[in-house]
Amino acid sequence: MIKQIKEFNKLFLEKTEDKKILVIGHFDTDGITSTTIISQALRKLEKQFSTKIVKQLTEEEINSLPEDKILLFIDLASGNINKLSKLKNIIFIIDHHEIKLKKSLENIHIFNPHLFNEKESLCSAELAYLISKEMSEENKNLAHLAILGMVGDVMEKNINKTRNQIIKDADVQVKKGILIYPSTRPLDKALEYSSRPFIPGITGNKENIIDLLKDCNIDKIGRSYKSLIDLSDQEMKSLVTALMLKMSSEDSSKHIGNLFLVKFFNKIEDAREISAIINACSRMGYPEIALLLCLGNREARKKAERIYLKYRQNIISGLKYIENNGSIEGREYVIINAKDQIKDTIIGTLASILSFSSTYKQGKIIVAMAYNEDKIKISLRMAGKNPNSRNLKEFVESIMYELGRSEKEYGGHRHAAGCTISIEDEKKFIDLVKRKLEFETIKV
Ligand SMILES: [Mn+2]
Repeated sequence: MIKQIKEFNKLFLEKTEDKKILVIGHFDTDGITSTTIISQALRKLEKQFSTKIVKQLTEEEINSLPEDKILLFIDLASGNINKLSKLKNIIFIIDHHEIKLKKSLENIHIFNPHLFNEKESLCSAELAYLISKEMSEENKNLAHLAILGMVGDVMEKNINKTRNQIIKDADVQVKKGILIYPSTRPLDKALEYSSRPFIPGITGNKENIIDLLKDCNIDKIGRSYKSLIDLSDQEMKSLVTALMLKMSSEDSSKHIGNLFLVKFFNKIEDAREISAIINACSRMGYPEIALLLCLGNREARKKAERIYLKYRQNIISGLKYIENNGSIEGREYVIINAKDQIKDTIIGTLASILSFSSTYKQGKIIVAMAYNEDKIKISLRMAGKNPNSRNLKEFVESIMYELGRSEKEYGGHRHAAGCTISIEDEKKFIDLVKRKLEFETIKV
């Protein structure tokens, strides 16, 4: 990969000489952290640039791009090569999403490990970090942002060689433990509010928590408990053992793993928590606060905390809305049509939470819909975990095909998929979902 990093960097520096650059980043944590990393690197090089964060690279978005700038896409665009190839701009892309490229293109230069059969899977923030480190060794001080992006894209289970180096560069401590957060808050509180994982007998149960902590020989210090990240190895071990007994083996293997402790605003923080705050800001419509937060801006930090709180309240009220406002439920599916009552940017998160909870029976397909102006954002999840279940991406694909949409307006994988349709297709979409799932059930 070193060869590709060097080539990409060289070309980028050459082509951007005395030119204006527009950096366009994806709006999730990985996209925001990558954009921050690249912005900082460009600033050091005294390049003229501006940044833009987008939810999705839609046709409108592509058509509104300035013609006189060099475009640098981060954490997106791999699925839009055809459209981008028609632009006159010189284009650079740093991305880790799947890409199909038949031939190399004159105006587009891509750094995407899929193109050179790289075995290690890395997120965009890590790729952006590798490029920025090639620009200047000083950019090592941005490594912690790559870790935040990596945790945001849930890649922490697999610590490969490159990632391990980035962890070292970032001076991140890796601690094995139970993945509940906020892991920086007193342990009893973190356990009480833990919903992912939901720990039977512990979540929401103050008395049991106190007994559990006593059994683990974890005592209060002064008036409150230590936080998860402050536990000694021995304390962590006994806590993990005790909690494993309370959870299903599947849950415990999923929720016991590495905690990444990063230095952020001069304090040791749980990377998962900071990553969640960045994500929340962006999804609530404040990507610029998320960027400033990554840059270490104190004012932004305060605002971000408030937005994060509001985001969590939004999630809770979204769940309540779904509970109270009926959904269309069939044997194999449940369709939640929130219309404009839930933000399109959190509908996927809500669908995921519902799929982990025991609200719906195992294997049921959750179809959650929310308006975004004249479009509808739809998220599909499978309740529980059913390995023999239908492939959700293929399912969405077949529906989109019948709606006559072949463009990149859907995506996902076996257990989670999503798509965007126009509001006129609302009824048709719902009917298709029902028809397909009901019909196929009868067939079986
Ligand atoms: Mn990503």
